[in-house]
Amino acid sequence: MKDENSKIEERLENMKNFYLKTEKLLNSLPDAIPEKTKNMLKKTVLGDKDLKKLMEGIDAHRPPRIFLIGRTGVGKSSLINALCGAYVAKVSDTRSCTEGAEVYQCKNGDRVLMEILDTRGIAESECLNTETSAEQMLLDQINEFSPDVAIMMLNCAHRDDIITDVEFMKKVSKEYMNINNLKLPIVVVVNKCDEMRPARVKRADEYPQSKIKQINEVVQYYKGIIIKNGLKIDSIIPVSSLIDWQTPDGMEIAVEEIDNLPQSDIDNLQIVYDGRYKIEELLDILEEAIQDFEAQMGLRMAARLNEVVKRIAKQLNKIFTGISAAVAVTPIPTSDIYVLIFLQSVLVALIASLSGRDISMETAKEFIISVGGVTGVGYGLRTIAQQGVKIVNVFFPGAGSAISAAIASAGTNGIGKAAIAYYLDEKSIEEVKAKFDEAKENKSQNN
Ligand SMILES: Nc1nc2c(ncn2[C@@H]2O[C@H](COP(=O)(O)OP(=O)(O)OP(=O)(O)O)[C@@H](O)[C@H]2O)c(=O)[nH]1
Ligand SMILES: [Mg+2]
Repeated sequence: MKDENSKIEERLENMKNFYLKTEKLLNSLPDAIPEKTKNMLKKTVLGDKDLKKLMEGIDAHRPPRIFLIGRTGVGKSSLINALCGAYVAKVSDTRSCTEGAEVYQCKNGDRVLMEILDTRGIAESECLNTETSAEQMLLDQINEFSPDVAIMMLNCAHRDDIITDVEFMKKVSKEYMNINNLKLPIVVVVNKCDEMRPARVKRADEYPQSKIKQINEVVQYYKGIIIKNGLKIDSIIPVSSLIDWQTPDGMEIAVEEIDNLPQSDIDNLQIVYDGRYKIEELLDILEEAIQDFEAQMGLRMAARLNEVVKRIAKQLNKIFTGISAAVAVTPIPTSDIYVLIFLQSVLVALIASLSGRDISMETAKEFIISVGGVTGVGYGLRTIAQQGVKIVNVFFPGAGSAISAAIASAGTNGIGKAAIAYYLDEKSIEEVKAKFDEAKENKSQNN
């Protein structure tokens, strides 16, 4: 596990080092590129706030603090494992806790992934003296914990009475606003979707329409209650956190028994069955909901190596897709295509650096050409003909062309996806090319 942690840091450093070289790359662009264009590129690439933040976040990140509220057995602990893609050990905080609430760190090896305030909700804390004091104690603890995001977990398989907890969340939200002058992001997660009929179908990509329909009905039902009772939430999403685990020597083990295993087995548990549904989407939602960027970065880094680098690569792709669109609408005395190839090459090189490879801009450009993005916009000869651009001019600065923002961003997005498939998923160049062509075909059909 230690090995994996140092690899994550190493690869992210790799990527940052390449980013730090971008200014030099921009300065060494051929003289034929007018100063004005170079400056525009510097401003859009180096001045991009999201990109800057992403790079800064590599050295400055912290485990996100998540306030989890949900009834016993709804799957709170399972959800944390599902989000991290690993069985994460709970390490309880020494701070004294309110009855029915627990603060702990989730660790994988010696890496702290998340900090959790886990509570069964106000509806289940009747063991406390009087309801008002129980509620106030819990509120105080939430305030002290100061969460980055709150997750309210509900059960898809049976419709619980959630009004008490909704009312409580309204108070939490109000106090949070008073104290922090910030809105507490609230995400509602409807778990155990796999248990909807037919319950035997557990693989997310095999859910029949009828199952999805039932799931959506439950989501609408809960959403209706939440809205009617005036709780403002960021999002509501159905998921399944189902994962079956086995020890490295292949022994399948029930979740309830995991804590009895020797530590070395716990650290190296493997996923034997992955029944997760929409967990990737939930991560996207949480990332968007969390406002503190160090915590946002920490959330991205809470997964396994492979998933961490993929999430970062996806974020890079999103940023460069945006930059490409911005560049396309800026009038510049240079071929848009030339500029786009430059941007896409930086993107490809950054993604490659996440895989542990150190590639030159030249190699990145060759990659773009070999997957069929020869035009730098990725939509092949037909589009280029429509754009009225001569292919020969593509590789030379100064060739006149103007590309719409939509085509520029779609092209960059396609190249980013291809680079992820090739460098991170280790698909062959033929497979990547086939996928890229397919995307192109779909696009032209849709048009
Ligand atoms: N089928 C299915 N089972 C799940 C899912 N999530 C959790 N479970 C199971 O539900 C049981 C309870 O899950 P936990 O994660 O321990 O629930 P919890 O909310 O942490 O419970 P407490 O800590 O007691 O409050 C376990 O047996 C899990 O394996 C899911 O999405 N689908
Ligand atoms: Mg639990």
